[in-house]
Amino acid sequence: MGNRSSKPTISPELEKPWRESEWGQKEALKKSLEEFSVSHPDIKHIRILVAGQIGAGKSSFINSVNSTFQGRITNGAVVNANSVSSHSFTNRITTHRVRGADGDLPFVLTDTMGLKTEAMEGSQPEDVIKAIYGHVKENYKFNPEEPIDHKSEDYIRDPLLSDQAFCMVYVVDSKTINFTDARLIDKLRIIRHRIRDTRIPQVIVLTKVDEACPLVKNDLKKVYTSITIKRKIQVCSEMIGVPLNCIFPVKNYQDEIKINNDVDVLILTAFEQIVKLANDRLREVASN
Ligand SMILES: Nc1nc2c(ncn2[C@@H]2O[C@H](COP(=O)(O)OP(=O)(O)OP(=O)(O)O)[C@@H](O)[C@H]2O)c(=O)[nH]1
Ligand SMILES: [Mg+2]
Repeated sequence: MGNRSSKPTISPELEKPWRESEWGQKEALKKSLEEFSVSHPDIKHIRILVAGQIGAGKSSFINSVNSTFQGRITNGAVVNANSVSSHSFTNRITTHRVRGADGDLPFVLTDTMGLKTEAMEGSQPEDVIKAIYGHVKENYKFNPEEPIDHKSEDYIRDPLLSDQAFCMVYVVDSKTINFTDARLIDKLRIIRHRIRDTRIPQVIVLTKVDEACPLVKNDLKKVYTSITIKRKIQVCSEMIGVPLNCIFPVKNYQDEIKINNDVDVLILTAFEQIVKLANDRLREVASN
């Protein structure tokens, strides 16, 4: 009698993580960023621009970076309490300093309005492109009907180096990446093409990994062994055209009241790469 064996079960987990993890290295990661020195004499704070889909977690990512460095939950960027919304909650361009235990760190994060889709009110790719070049004044209110142009009083004609962004962070929701509107992906591609010549590094922060995979929800450390997350990263890379090593899965702080080692390590891993790439670009600019 043959063994009426049950179907082979496919494990949702890889035996080996697809990326080296640094779960025990939080303090070392933090310290290296707290001691970071900017590679351009005219720049005190490296500007990082955060853009992406409405509700993807852009403002939450900025808050999470600050929470990690301050060792407590912070809410400098206002987050939409409603996780499903028909419009972008952030409607002005807003720059947030990154504070460490002993004062400001040499980075600032610029939050933008979520990119407009057919169904939702938001910003246009042109706004994001102008913001990268430093043409958009702080606190400018995005107009979903038309992008900012040089006639606007919020348009900076001759941006300083400190107005310009040196890393472009696309925030992508891992929960919805597979069903993302093709037109939104096109908008990200338009931005990528238009800024290609600036040689500004481009990184994807893939948020909500807790909601995308139950394994990860129970144990964030499984983010590098979860097959679901690995696939999502591949999809993200193929759709948007960013290489795998520039995609960072994170879970943002959202309803926590205390900080957590594993959340911090993922946020720091992403942020460390973002600022290193930005600083590399700035070094090139300085030497030209
Ligand atoms: N579970 C979970 N929820 C998240 C995560 N990141 C963000 N959220 C939630 O997603 C919702 C939207 O987050 P926001 O940070 O406001 O998103 P945003 O990209 O700034 O959105 P707009 O400003 O509206 O374009 C909020 O309810 C957050 O609490 C995450 O990593 N995990
Ligand atoms: Mg926002």
